[in-house]
Amino acid sequence: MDFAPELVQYLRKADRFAALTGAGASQESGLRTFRDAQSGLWAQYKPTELASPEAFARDPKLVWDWYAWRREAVKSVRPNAGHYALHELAQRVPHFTVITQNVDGLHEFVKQESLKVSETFRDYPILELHGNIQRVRCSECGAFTEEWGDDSEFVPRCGGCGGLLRPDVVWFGEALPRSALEAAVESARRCDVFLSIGTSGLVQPAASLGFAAHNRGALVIEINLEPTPLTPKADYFFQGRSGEILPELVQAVWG
Ligand code: BV8
Ligand code: ZN
Repeated sequence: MDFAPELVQYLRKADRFAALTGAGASQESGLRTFRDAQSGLWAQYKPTELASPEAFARDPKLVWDWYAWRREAVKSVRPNAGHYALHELAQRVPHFTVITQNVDGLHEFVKQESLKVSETFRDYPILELHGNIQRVRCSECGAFTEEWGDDSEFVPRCGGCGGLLRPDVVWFGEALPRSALEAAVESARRCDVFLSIGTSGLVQPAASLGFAAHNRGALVIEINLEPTPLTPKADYFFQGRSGEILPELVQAVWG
């Protein structure tokens, strides 16, 4: 893919970068997006119905099992070239923030992997707006737990208070973690370059970040398989796979 010389020049000189990622950024790792029809046992359910406090209250076992299935799926996949390209970007530019809607922890996985092997590792924030499916907490007292009995009959309960355990993710209708959201808004407002990657831009308040960046004069680059509500405001819209386009962009600018 060719990138406009003026874009390449601008990116080489830019100081503050923010990248918002959605399920599309993990799709090439083999994880379904929310728009993809679910498979097998879960085909009959819509994710937006299962990812809610109401669904958990109505049928905690069904929701617990759905997340247990997704947790196993996440454990079985690897980051893709798009995740690695974003990490490379974070090592090459002065200021970089990853803002992710994904709960799969793949951005963090790449960072931890690099930390172990790289002498010149440069740290950067990864803001998990919607939590992390690998973390489990008590739905009553909020205590986190690393292990729980895998009882096929019942949802495991908190060792401290006996409350039902739940995944540490943000369900529809639940507030986002305040510190992550505030940091994300700040980063979107202050950045010179905002990348929106693999997100349909339908879920709020994450979807408002690209507009906030645009309104503050940031250069907005969108990489997605399809146009989204942000596309009309994007300075550059690269329609295609993030696992292909991101490495090419990083190579063209910082190669
Ligand atoms: C809140 C964790 C208030 C759980 C998730 C009406 C209007 C506006 C807003 C609302 C409304 N009614 C309700 C709301 C609010 C609601 C919302 O936005 N609803 C939407 C559906 C209308 N938002 C909330 O409820 C939020 N909370 O507002 O709280 C509040 C405030 C104070 C106090 C109390 C309450 C909470 C939202 C978070 C929900 N949790 N995830 C879990 O994962 O199980 S959201 C979940 O869905 C994902 O995390 C993700 O964010 C979202 C799916 O979006 P995407 O990531 O974009 O994925 P999607 O599949 O949609 O798109 C993928 C894109 O990638 C596609 O465009 C595709 O073309 C592209 N693609 C695919 N492959 C590739 C690719 N692109 C590039 N390369 C590829 N290879
Ligand atoms: Zn508890």
